[in-house]
Amino acid sequence: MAHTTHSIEELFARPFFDLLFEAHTVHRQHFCAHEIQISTLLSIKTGGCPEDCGYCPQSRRHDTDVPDEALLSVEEVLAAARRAKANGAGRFCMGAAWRGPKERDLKRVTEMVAAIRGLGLETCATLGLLREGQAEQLAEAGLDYYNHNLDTSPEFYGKVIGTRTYEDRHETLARVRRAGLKVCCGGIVGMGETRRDRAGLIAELAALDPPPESVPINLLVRVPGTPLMDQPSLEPFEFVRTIAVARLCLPASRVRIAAGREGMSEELQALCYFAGANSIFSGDVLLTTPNPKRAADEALFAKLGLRSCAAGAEAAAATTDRAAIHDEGSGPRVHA
Ligand code: SAM
Ligand code: DTB
Ligand code: SF4
Repeated sequence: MAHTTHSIEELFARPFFDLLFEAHTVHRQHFCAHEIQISTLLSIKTGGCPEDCGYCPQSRRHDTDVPDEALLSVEEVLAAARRAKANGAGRFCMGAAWRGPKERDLKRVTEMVAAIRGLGLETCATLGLLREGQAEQLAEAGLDYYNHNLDTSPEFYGKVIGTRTYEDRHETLARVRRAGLKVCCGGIVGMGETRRDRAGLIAELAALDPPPESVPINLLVRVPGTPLMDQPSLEPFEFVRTIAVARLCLPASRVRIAAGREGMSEELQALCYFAGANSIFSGDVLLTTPNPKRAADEALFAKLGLRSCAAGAEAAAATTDRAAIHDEGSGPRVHA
């Protein structure tokens, strides 16, 4: 049944324990509740972005401390990917502060993708809007996932971003899908949007056909100098509700606690994992902002009996995880 914004708002409004219980039940029908997919992020082109996204420290229109740097070399990126692999990441995600890639830059990114694939890591890239033929070039190089977020509801979108439209974003998502890439698409909460906007975002994500394989839920990182720096923080239980509702509406997708984990208590993260989050970014920085230390994530995984998925386990997960629904887990296996 199609989810409407209204029906999703009703999910949000349910008593907290009913919502969590149902989300966790659905979670177990599709995944092993103890396995968390781990991605590592690298900013391959930092700062100086021409776009005006109100949340973003990398826009050149905002007065932040982020420098404008050149695109990294293939060697630099490959060295970072080797480190990420040694630290237990299964997927290596590359972000670039562009409106979209120029052909010459895209060529270098395709070289990065091919080299990282050779290490046995899954690859993901987030390079902004793609033009005709660009998604195909990335697919040919062996890219697994392309990340492009809808960010918020269509109604709230214009209050945060003026330089590209919701339609532009849908067009890129369609190109990515047509090229045969897996789609990573989510949004940001805590930007001053209403619950209806959060429901509207999830309705848009769930209406993508097929739904995105990976759904990052970012909690706004309030960076000094950005227009959203003074936003009041989102009520923590509302964040957990957002994860739970995303799990219910996107039952087979990986739901990621993306940005914003740095400020979250262990208890809040544990509630998110229970509510259906089963993916995180690991490593000291996201693109430009801090992320929890790996040792802290490992300690929490050990306390909760969570373990990381092996690289490339996604395809197998659909079958083995179903068999493991009633698996009580064999104790914590902390990622290396
Ligand atoms: N420039 C490309 C684009 O915007 O499509 C790719 C990189 S961009 C930084 C990727 C995503 O990071 C954005 O869509 C947004 O959801 C998220 N993001 C950026 N700044 C953030 C912040 N301060 N807090 C939370 N999420 C943020
Ligand atoms: C996504 O949804 N979140 C990641 C990834 N996709 C590229 C980025 C989060 C960025 C947070 C702000 C920063 O570190 O600059
Ligand atoms: Fe540029 Fe992406 Fe940041 Fe928007 S979110 S300002 S497009 S780097």
